[in-house]
Amino acid sequence: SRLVTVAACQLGPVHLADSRRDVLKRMLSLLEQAAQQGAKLAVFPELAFTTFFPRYLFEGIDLDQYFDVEDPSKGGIEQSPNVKPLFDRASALGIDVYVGYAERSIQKDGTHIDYNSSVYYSADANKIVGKYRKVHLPGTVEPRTEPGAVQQLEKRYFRPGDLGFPAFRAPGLVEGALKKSTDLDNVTQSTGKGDPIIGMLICNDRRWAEAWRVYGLQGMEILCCGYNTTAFPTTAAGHQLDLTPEAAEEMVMLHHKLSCQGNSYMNACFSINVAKTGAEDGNPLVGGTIIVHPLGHIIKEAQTKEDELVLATIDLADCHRPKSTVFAFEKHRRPEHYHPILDR
Ligand code: CDT
Repeated sequence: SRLVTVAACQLGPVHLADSRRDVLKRMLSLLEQAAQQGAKLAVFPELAFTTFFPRYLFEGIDLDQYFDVEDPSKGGIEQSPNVKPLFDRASALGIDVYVGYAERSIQKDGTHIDYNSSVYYSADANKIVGKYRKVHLPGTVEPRTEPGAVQQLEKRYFRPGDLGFPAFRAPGLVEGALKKSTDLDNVTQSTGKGDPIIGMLICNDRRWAEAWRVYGLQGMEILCCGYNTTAFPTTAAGHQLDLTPEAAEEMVMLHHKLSCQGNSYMNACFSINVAKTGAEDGNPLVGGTIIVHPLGHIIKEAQTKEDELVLATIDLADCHRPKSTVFAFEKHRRPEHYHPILDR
């Protein structure tokens, strides 16, 4: 067996007026509790440090407070004063961290490109070992103009990710794992005995089978995904469906769980899916933080819409049977028939 205790660090609402310092304090408290309870990995939500700001049209105001700057000449997010204490504490506690943030990437010519990003910080390596930029950005560039329409302006504030879906290994996450030097370097030929293979997605990405599959083909064993999901479904024009709040939330929760459970099963991996939840300045976000088993069932689920730790000890050996039977991709896939997926 390859046991590891993991913690989904759900966050309750973050309001516009909440300071980054206060949110960081809440995150540090969850991190401490996770480490005290034996967790070796703490997963935080999408855009964890701030409110879900793409719901607002900001014009003519400085958005700097929502972003963390990555400047190749000065260093990455690990140097940001708003984030560094989280990684410093993670190092001291010996716990890895996945966290979502708004990335302002400074270009050679001094301009910047913004992404909705996540990083994976390894306590063992004392550095970031994985980076992801959200590929599937929902919503619109221009604000919806119809009265009563809900805004989702991710396409305005971010560019689609340009890194693809790069799986990576988390050194030291599982005790006794063979180091890369003695294991196969190629993650697609994982022996299942090396350091765990991790994939990262962000919110809407979890609904896309292609995203999971690209990771699945790299031997992914744990998928980390943070999200901010509105607690009601909308029409294409951004209007709420004509449902009671309870029925609306039930539908959103159904599709969230189907996506996480179905794709975990179909890629024979664990997934740790972590919400920012509750009503942010009156805008309801769904909860439903879940840790999912490779056979598709929910191992552990959040009970509240507040800051909450959802902890589980998982055995990565449980990925082995599905990866070597039904989902032995190298034996059973028929890529010669899959071209239409790429062609349109
Ligand atoms: N943050 C994010 O990606 N939210 C989306 C909402 C989509 S609304 C059409 C989600 O898929 O949860």
